[in-house]
Amino acid sequence: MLRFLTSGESHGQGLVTILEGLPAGLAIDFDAITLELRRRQAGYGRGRRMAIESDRAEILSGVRRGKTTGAPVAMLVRNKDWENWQNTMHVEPQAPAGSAGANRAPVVRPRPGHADLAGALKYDHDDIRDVLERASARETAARVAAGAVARQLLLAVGCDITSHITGIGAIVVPAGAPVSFEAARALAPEAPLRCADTTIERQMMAAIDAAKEAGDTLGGSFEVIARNVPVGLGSYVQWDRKLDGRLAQALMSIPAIKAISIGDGVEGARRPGSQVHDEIVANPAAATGEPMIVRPTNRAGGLEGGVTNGEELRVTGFMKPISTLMKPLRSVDLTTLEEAPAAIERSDTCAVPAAAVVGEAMVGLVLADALLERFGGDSMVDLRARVTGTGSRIRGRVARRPAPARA
Ligand code: EPS
Repeated sequence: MLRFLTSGESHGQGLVTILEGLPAGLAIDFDAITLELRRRQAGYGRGRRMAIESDRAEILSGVRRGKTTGAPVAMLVRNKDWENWQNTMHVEPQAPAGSAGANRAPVVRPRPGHADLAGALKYDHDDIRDVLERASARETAARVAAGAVARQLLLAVGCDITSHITGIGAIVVPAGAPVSFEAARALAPEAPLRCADTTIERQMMAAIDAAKEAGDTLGGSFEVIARNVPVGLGSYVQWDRKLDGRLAQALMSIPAIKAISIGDGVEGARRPGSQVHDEIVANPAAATGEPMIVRPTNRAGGLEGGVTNGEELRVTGFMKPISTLMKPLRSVDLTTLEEAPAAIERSDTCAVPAAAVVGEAMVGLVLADALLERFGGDSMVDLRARVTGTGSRIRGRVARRPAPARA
């Protein structure tokens, strides 16, 4: 089992994660973790905070001489902005001498759509800052760090993950022409929106500009694709072992994600079965050792019965617009209970490209967990041997066998 927790506030000292369950002997690529954190910070429509931060994860434990030991891996992503928030966010009862930054007034006007009101009522906070600091999507930096390590485990058995943007507000990439893994992977991390269609990308950027101009925000959608996923992750035998359900939970837990779909998703609900299911076709021309079964389509997104079937895994996340509006919606001051515009925090106009990177991380964490559940192994040597052995057995089931030798 691979599990992780995060801790940390948006303007506190930093974000912490503990990732537990990694086999021993996984070589850690430190630059790859930094690259994922940088990718999460990018994207057209982000606010000024991302110009302040240059996220990097410090590994505190669980790795020695570049390799995992089997112990929990703890990581710390420091908030550079902490320097400007010490007088607002200090841990001690009184701000220690020399604390920097303003002592900001309490936040009392909840933002519709954020955790502000529900959180203040639930935890009995007078200052909504105690809610928003933790509910902030800044937390996803810790997930991306954990996810980057999980993805290195997957990569060690050949499984790789990418994503691309499929919609910003009302501008959507037309359904029916899947973007290949390679095309999504080829999108530069610094591309404005990482949309595979550059004409549509320009329209998306114009929509973000218009929303920003209007003091408004935009949501959208992204697709995460994983290739070379071993057959048989997840199980149909019990509800909580179905991988589609586990992926849905993981992706829905990303702030502002309101829906997910797998493969053709909701489109399939509108079509007859004959246009939804992926036929299983015999391939009599297969050479010796090659598969005699092929799937001409992958509308199911690599999952049947909650089990990976060896096709590419394709999951789409749908994000609502960010709830901090520079032209605020109506709200109520919780101290006077009188109408007042919602509070304004420095924020982004659109963070869908960042959510896509977080989506890759969450898919990576779920797949790595399912991989370890299926194959186990406390060391990379054991894990690799088991993945290889089972892979050979499954390929042998569907491969053309050598012709029997003539007597
Ligand atoms: C951030 C995500 C957003 C940013 C935050 C950093 O969080 P939220 O969900 O609270 O809107 O707004 O930055 C700030 C709060 C800020 O000071 O600008 C992230 O992804 O790192």
